[in-house]
Amino acid sequence: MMRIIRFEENHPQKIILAVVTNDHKIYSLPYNSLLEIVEQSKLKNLKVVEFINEIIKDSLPLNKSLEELNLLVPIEAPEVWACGVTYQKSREARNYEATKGKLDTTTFYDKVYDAERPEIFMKSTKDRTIGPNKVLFLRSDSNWQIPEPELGLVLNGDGEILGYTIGNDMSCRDIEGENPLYLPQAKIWSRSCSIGPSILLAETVEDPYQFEIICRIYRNEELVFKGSANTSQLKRRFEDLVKFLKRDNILFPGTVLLTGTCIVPPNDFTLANGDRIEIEVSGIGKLINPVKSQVAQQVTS
Ligand code: DO4
Ligand code: MG
Repeated sequence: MMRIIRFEENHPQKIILAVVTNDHKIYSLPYNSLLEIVEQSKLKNLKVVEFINEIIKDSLPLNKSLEELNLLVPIEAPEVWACGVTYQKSREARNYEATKGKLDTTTFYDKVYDAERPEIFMKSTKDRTIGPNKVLFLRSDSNWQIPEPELGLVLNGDGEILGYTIGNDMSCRDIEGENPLYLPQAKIWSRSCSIGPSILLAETVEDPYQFEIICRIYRNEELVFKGSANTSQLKRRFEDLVKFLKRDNILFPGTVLLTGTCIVPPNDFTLANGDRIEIEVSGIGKLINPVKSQVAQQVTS
């Protein structure tokens, strides 16, 4: 296992790329991004892990733990895309919000769950996406909001999976439930997406369909929701999701593709100002974000 992180140092102020090794040691890397490292390792005909081991072999680890670092997004993803209804759990939740629980017909969600073409939507851009421990915003015009804990694929410009990260696809169930054409508003607003805390190198992952995902939500330090799932429950293959994202499209290097949620809090649950969301994935770490309400923007003419 090898993980890539980015963090900010204050004196002097700079952003550092680093690797976390299997034995939890952290080494700074003399590059700006995972993409640069991948490019350099290709030029040297080495695996990324071999290249990183070469770089750090004569250096000393930092004398700080991950918890002491001011972690940033592990990659400045130009775009974050997301897949929907890739797990049975999401299909059931979408059906519930679209029919207020009175499901008696086949819905678009049932159709897309079984269709060859997956649901893929634009989720976020670099300036809307935040990293670990930074504040996520709630939408001011929604009363039913949840986190969506998802495994994220970090892609190069050819759609190769370089690594795995955690993503939170914050969602407004009432807005999407009112009309699925409102999807972009139910999904995209300032700080509605977080990624991190690290990128687990794909080369070091034996079976990406065995990631355990756990989500915990705390309110006033009290655990108010805990759910878990496993990527073995995914209806699709990661490569198929990427294939559809890539088709007739430009993929900007460092794009993140979220692969859908498999954990949904109970139907009477909504996030509140001050909640703290923790999403943990085996091998990647814990993505922790506090949640804050936004004051509705005044519209002036
Ligand atoms: O159509 C809704 C999107 C569902 C989604 O984001 C998910 O399943 O994760
Ligand atoms: Mg989602």
